[in-house]
Amino acid sequence: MKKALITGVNGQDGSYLTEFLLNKGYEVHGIVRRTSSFSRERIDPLQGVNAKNPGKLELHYGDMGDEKNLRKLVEKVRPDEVYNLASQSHVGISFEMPEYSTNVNALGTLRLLEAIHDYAPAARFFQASSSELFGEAEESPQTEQTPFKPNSPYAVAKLYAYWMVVNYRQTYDLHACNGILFNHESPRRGENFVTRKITQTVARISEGLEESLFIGNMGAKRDWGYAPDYVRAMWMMLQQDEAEDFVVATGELHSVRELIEKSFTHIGIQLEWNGVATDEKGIDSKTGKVMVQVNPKYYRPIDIDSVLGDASKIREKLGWEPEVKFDRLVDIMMKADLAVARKHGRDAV
Ligand code: G4F
Repeated sequence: MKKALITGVNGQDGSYLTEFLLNKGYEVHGIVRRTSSFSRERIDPLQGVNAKNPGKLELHYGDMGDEKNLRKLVEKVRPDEVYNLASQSHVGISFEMPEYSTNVNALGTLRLLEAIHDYAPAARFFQASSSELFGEAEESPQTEQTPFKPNSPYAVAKLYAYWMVVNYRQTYDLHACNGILFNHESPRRGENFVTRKITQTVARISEGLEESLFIGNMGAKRDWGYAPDYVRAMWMMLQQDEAEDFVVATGELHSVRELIEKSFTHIGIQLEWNGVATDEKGIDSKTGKVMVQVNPKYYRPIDIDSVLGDASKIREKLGWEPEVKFDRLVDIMMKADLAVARKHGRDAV
């Protein structure tokens, strides 16, 4: 049985990757932080030997900020594959917590690479790198050759981690690679990322649980894919004999505004836009009610207007294709959030 070690196992990607690997018969070792609450709703159903799949999941306490503990875990588990998905992953929050973001995203990766170098040098290592490395990119779409111009503490920390992965590959011959992941979403996405915030709020509006959506920069454009497609890409990258870095993206660009419009269409509301900048409002074309308002508190000190990926390399070399693109993604997320909102609506009666 192959052994995989996953940091950030309780996150969106960690939980989908765990399911994926359990179905392939892996023994999955997940690292979770010791916190005062036991909120592990994404992975709890997968623990132990699960009748639904041939693999098994074991959880270990650990923290990207605790070197000794990471070393002990790698020594104990001796994994065949390591997926580094743990991160302070919110770009906006990284402006408020730059040091913490650097400790987890940059130094945490270094700690893990060191532990692998010392205790499991034959292990294959996947680093969840990010399209944020490109910043306001010099070219569009972005490929593996596009120069990096990170413009947030999050992205600068991820850039350090990116180069450390390359450095350990070159210096110590570790099978270590970066997946330069563009935005990827799902019903399991954290509620403070823009896609989930929108689909969840719109679903709640539909059930009468909220009045309107407050949002930041609606002009921002992203290449949004579906998280289960991206964890499949991670695994494919580690099955290659030679470790290489790949862009993982859908190649479609959409704005936050489009995402809002599409989500409202899902509940039968057509929006009309009035006003500019912070005074802009999204109005229900039938009733004239204000459904969307700007709140400048969601603006970032510096933002990226547009990121679009060119995934030709992974398509040509590994045969990876995204199965879900923007339209279906919004449908999937809206359906899931509507089901939750309906349940909350019923419970509230
Ligand atoms: O959903 P976001 O917070 O994602 P962002 O910043 O693009 O980063 C995500 O994707 C990266 C690439 O995979 C990852 F590296 C990173 O860890 C994270 O997963 O924001 C998307 C855009 C931004 O331009 C933001 O300013 O949406 C804009 N936005 C507008 N209103 C908002 C809001 N973002 C958030 N989170 N909340 C808002 O109210």
